Amino acid sequence: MIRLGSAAGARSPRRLATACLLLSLCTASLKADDGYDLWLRYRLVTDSSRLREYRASITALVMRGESPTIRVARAELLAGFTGLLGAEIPLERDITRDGAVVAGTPAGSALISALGLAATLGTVGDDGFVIRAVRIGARPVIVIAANHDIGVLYGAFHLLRLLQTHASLDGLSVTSSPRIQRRLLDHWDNLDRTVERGYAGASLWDWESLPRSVASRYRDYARANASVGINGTVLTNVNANAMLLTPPYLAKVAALANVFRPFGIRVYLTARFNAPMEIGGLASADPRDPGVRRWWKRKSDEIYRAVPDFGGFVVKANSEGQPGPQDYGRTHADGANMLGDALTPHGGIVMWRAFVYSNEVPVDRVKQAYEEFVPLDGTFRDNVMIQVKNGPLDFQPREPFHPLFGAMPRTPLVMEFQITKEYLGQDTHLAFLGPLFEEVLHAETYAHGAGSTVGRVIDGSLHGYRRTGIAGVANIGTDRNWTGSQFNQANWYAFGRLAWDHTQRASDIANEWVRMTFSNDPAVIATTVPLMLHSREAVVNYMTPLGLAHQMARGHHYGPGPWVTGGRADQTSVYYHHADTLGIGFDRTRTGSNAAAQYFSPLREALADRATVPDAYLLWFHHVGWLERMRSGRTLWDELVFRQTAGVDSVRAMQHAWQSLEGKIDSARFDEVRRFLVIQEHEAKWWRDAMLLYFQTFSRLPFPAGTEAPAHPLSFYRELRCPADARRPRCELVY
Ligand code: GCV
Repeated sequence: MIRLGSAAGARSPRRLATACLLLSLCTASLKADDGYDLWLRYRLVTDSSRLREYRASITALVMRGESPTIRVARAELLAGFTGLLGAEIPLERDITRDGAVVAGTPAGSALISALGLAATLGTVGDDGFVIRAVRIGARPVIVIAANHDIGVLYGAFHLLRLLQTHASLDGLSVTSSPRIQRRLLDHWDNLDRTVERGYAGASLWDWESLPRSVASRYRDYARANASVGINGTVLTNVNANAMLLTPPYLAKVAALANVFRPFGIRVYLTARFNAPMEIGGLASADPRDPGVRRWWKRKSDEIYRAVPDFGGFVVKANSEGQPGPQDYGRTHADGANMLGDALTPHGGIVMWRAFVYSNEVPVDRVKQAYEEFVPLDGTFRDNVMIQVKNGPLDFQPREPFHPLFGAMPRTPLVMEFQITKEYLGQDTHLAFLGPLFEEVLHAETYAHGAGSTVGRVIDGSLHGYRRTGIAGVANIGTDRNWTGSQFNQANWYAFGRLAWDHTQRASDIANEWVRMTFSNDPAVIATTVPLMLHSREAVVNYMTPLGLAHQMARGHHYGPGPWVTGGRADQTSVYYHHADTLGIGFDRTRTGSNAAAQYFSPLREALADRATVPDAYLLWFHHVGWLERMRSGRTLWDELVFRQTAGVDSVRAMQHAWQSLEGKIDSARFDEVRRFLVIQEHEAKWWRDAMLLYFQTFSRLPFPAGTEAPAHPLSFYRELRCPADARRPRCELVY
């Protein structure tokens, strides 16, 4: 705990060392940069005029209170100021000099309550904050004020972000509150510490040693999340294990919840629908069975005894083999409402996933969730939310937004993004997902005419949802850099920032992330930000351009496999590309599955019309002849070759750009990125060559003159066998 003290002696090296030790924050600066510190590095401000400004504006911290959250916020500010300003900033009881930072709530600080901020604070809700440069008496100070301690913590991180990004403090005036209430990470972590679709090592949760041993990394995890406003974590895989709900595991969950609580992070769990049978000894899991209902109620009571602020359940039911209410002839609403009823007395919620599709249902897979859930709109309990993936298929490099957004006005929908890059090159490929998130959140649904963006559906403003939520499937593991690559950290960061305010631009988020993570050097920013912003489009181009989707090899979802067939039809590549000698693409207009009709007018007409559908979604909605002309003037075949080649070329340009930063970024991180870009370039070419050679067997057209020739014949790619490790299935032979 940091105690209030006088300014005298505050700058002594011993105190500085003690503060660093206590906070475990400063030690990292002594080590090589391995990425562990994420965007919270707090290195000395390198711009000398800014440094002078900051040193004059921030001379002391006045912050009272001993709640766990206030202590965390105070420690963060002190550590941040110390690192960024290169001088220890004293903690004082009162304002004794110009340039104090005064932080707290009106209830906890007489100074704050006397400031007349009540009206502004009235607009920022439970989590929001106000930061202002004001005068108290004659002294200029910076105030961080909030209604609750957690808002003070968020405000503290915001002020530190301003310093980290070298923003001016002149006339400082920030009022900020999240647009979405529940901002969650979903971990697909299993109890054996494997992570489904995880590419950053093992699960962070060391179930074996919990609850006796509580690793310090859990605290670092919570701190990083709080720094971007994430306020909930679903600890376990949606392909759930009922053992999680047994007493020994609940004790472990409680230990984690205790660590996360000061950072404003609630724990949620995945509920296996047939848990009453698997661990409760019941003969059924029928949601209408009174015994089953009683079991869930008692289980919920038990969970709340262990974790009083437990957030609720996430459920994957009747999807990809998971048990669910339909096993008993019941609906998703029956199942979700039973769990909702069990949680109601405690204020918990259910996030019931809409990711359902069945091989038995003979309709286009991308239509199924809509058909299943729209008729249930208005039948869910007040504490049930439906969690919907950003697109109707499955986290592809690009999909149109899910047509459920806007189509369930009486049921709050939770957005589910995938931060872990299952389909976008996993750990190695550099793909900044900010533009993907932005593209979806800013998309027009037209549910209530223009301005009805997906963001406004999930923030509740369009339909007046009382509850709102957004979830990102985490990309975090035990790797030292947390996310498998330095740049994957940016996707965690961008998710959190957009969860707080979905109207932000990916470009601004990339800019602040680069400044905080790598450097404020203009050359680094000017090179890295555009590289990030183009990176996702590069992946779309070399993997699945023009609205193609689901063309990866079976199982690992890493390399190309447009030839994949057999097994469940709707999990094969051929189901999605529909290539034949005439053309390629899935007809989702009236003459095909008519999935376009699930969107609102005028979008549905625009998508269904070959003349108006955007190129980005062309083959998602249309089967197009190989020789049809594109907007570019090229034939479809030539356009496909052009785009996939452009994807490879973009990666080469990224390599070139990164190389120019040698010496401007610490060598360890520079080199890791450089090496990964080499892999990415090889694999982009692997994707391009395999896809084009395969589709050429249908188009029977030559590559346009001057096209780089594929490195191997198609047979080579088809026979390529990846190493057994499905988590890193790189096919070395390709190189
Ligand atoms: C957790 C895709 C992934 C699965 C995942 C599933 C889901 O199918 O490949 O690993 O399972 O989505 O979101 O439930």
